[in-house]
Amino acid sequence: HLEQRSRLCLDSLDGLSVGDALGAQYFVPDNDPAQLLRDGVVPDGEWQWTDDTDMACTVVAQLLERGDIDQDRLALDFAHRADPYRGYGAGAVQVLRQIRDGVPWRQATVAAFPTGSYGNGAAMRIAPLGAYFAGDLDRAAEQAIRASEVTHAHPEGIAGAVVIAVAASFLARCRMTGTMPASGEVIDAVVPYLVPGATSKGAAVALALQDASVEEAAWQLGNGSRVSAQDTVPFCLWAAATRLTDYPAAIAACIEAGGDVDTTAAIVGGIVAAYTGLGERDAIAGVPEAWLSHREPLPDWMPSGPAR
Ligand code: 8NA
Ligand code: MG
Ligand code: MG
Ligand code: MG
Repeated sequence: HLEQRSRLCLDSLDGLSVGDALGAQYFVPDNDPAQLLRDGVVPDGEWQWTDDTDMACTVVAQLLERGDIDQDRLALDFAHRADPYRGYGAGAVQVLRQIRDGVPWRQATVAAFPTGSYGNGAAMRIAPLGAYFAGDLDRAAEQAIRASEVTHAHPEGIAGAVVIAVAASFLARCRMTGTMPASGEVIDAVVPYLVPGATSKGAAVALALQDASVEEAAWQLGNGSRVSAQDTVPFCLWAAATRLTDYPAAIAACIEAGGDVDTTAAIVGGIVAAYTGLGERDAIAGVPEAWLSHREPLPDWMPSGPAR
């Protein structure tokens, strides 16, 4: 299954990076989200990806190369590859600078915030890892924790990454087995991995919001405007679970919600693409080829992986 899992992981990365790059377009005042929502019109030109994709590429490259997370190497790779102009969080910039300067990651992660970061940065990069461990939810959760700890020491930051990785892992299994997932099943898959705390509590609330409008869900769950896991992950779980077979609709929900749009669209795009893949098949709308061609190419150090 290794080749198949690698392909699912790369599909999820395409979903994540297209979501990130398209979402980031809506921080440019000229681009009107209403136009996408009303007419399906996306912005012109090249869509540059941000820190979300930068870090996700490092996670994916390591998985494809060695099959699991080596924390010391991941910390160093994050630190050395990070392009500071990609819109990193303020705490993340400090942590990565210290690691680059030789401070051990366990120390660096509590330098910026004494309790560690509860930013959404561990969750924003993790969906492809879940897809790589397709169907092995325990392993996805365990490896997500390892991939998060090197930058996010706060339990909320880690809890957010676990929820997202498990959702992607569950959907990647559905894709492999040709099973059509139901919205509620994704959330059920995540429930055993919830821990005490606001992020998990929000994810449980997402359970009850199946039929809500985007506006109502964002109001109840947050839209990432605080850039924390607590304020980001519950909405992302809801948006992905309610739009599992329709990548463009899932991204549109993030853009409609506003807030930290590059990151909500990266997370939701990474989860949903683990199931839909690219293009259209049967009743499933995956990452549109046209959107993929707008996305700035991924870094040239990325392994290309098995052929699709
Ligand atoms: P981070 O670790 O810097 O966390 C993000 C922010 O959350 C911090 O800068 C703080 O403001 C706040 N925060 C986190 N932990 C604590 C704490 N313990 N005490 C007080 N405040 C805290 O970076 P990250 O990698 O988690 O962040 C990812 C986000 O940053 C993504 O949205 C990414 O796209 C990027 N980003 C987003 C925006 C935006 O406003 N939408 C702007 C710049 C960067
Ligand atoms: Mg970003
Ligand atoms: Mg992580
Ligand atoms: Mg962001």
